[in-house]
Amino acid sequence: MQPAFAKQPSIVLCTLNAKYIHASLGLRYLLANMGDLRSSTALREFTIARKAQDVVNALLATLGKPEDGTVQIVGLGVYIWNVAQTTEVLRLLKAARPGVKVVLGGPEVSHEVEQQDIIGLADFVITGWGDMSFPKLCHALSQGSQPLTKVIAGEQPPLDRIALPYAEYSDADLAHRLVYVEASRGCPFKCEFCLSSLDKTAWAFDPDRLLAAIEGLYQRGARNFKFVDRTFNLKIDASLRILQFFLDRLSDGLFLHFEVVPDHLPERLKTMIAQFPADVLQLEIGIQSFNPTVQQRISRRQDNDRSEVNLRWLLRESRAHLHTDLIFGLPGETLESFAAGFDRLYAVGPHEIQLGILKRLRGAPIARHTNDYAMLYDPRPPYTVQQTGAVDAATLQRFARFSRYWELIANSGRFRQTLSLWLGQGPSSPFHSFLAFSDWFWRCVGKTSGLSPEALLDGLFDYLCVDCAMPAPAIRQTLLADYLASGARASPKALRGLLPKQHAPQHGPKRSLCQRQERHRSPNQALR
Ligand code: B12
Ligand code: SF4
Repeated sequence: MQPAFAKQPSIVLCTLNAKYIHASLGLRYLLANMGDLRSSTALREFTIARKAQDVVNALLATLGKPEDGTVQIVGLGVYIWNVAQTTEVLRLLKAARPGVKVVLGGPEVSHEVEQQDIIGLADFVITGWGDMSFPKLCHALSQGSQPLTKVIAGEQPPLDRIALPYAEYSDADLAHRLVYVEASRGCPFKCEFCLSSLDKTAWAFDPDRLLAAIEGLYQRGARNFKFVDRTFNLKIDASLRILQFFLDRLSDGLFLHFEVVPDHLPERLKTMIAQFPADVLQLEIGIQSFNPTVQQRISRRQDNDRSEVNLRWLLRESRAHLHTDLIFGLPGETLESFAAGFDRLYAVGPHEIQLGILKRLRGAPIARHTNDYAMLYDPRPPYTVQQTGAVDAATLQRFARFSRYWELIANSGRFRQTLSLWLGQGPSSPFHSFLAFSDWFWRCVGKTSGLSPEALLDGLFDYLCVDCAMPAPAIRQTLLADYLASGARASPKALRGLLPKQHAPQHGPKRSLCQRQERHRSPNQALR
């Protein structure tokens, strides 16, 4: 819990989160491990939308005027989503108070350090884990000693030496933000697009210690837990203990998110998962690609058949919400080979298929394919691939629109019945049917954001009736059913005269985290 400061803090830990709802777990680790410097260390979080000057003003106000002999330190957590804004913050901070010592850390500044502007502006960079190394550096600086190097490799102690960060979540965090939890660090797999492929292995926190800390959060009212483990189902005994802990505490509003690999679902894990009621478990399942050649090329080990069988089992036998991921633009992947993978996944019917475009993360081994596969990446974060030897730039842009419309129409869960009436029913595959719609819709509206559910509904109606020559009355009825089920209350043109006067939302107000899951719930649960 945040201490009341006896004196002005001389150390401030700061980061810019993607959105307010994301609280920084990394900085809370650093804070929890400050030892005797904890009482002079403050945490200041902002979002990336905040003006750099406002951030700097807040940091300076937190530090107060420098006192003689006191070293002031600002630690900045740098990630792919905030590096541009953080660079600006650092520039302004150094201009306003050149004497402040700035220490950078986080995955974005842990690799390719010599190539980054932000590093040139900072005093020190700690690469990798900061839990032990940041407090050590602060002690050294406070005592007037000067480390030998600017770039310091973060120490990786056994996990039992790291103080857990969970008491650093304030009551306001627990009430309004996602509570990130970490049961293990690292990943033993080697998928080359991913930074975790650099970890040699995964390390697990002692389950007794972890569960005692989670119990503390639960007692304080936390009900939304998002586990950041790269692979929650790696060590099944540990997964079972955590799941059992929550099964014993089922209560209204409990929501758990885990990232799992799809091809490892032993019977005892299945039995446990099947015991959870609806709306509690969300499983994020990276499929990324169903193309064995591409999988092998990027060192992703995945048993596709077993993954498919497991996904089908989860959909049939559990009430977990399945959020799956695919990545477009991997080296050698064509639009056609991607389409085949998409269709295979769509046929399985997970609740969501998130369609990402490959990014070349700093330090990720995928860079080794850049020349051979003619990969061209945006040099600015998030370093999205712009064209490859197998996919030209126009196709990548076309896919980006597809992905956005898919998010709004399919993943939103707003058009479930319409999608099952439309996709996969004609001669075209689901991928190609949706691609044709996406091209048509883009020509009509020329934008991928600022589209209301009503604009999407009218677009779908026009497209399905006119371009696909599907029968208007049937389409109208299906869209009407979807619209009423979504709880929307405006008046799309296509449904004029059909909506009951003052139609009320079907569901009362719900936690925003769950609304999408709720919309996806149906007897056969699928996107289809
Ligand atoms: C939560 C999360 C998010 C949240 C954002 C959280 C936030 N605060 O705003 C959301 C879901 C929005 C998100 C989105 C994305 N994310 Co993300 N995300 C994570 C995740 C799962 C957990 C982060 C975490 O808490 N880790 C646990 C803590 C303990 O580790 P840590 O944060 O790295 O902190 C340690 C060190 O880095 C260091 N450290 C951290 N800060 C500081 C500060 C100082 C001063 C020092 C010295 C040290 C230090 O010490 C900490 C303790 O050891 C990680 C994966 C993972 N498990 O780490 C990916 C990860 C951070 N994300 C990643 C990526 C690529 C993305 C996306 C681009 C994915 C995409 N959609 O394609 C998007 C970008 C979003 C955007 N708007 O542009 C990459 C990071 C790449 C990078 N260079 O930053 C990661 C590592 C995943 C991966 N394996 O590749 N993400
Ligand atoms: S994609 Fe998942 S399984 Fe592969 S290296 Fe990254 S975290 Fe590990």
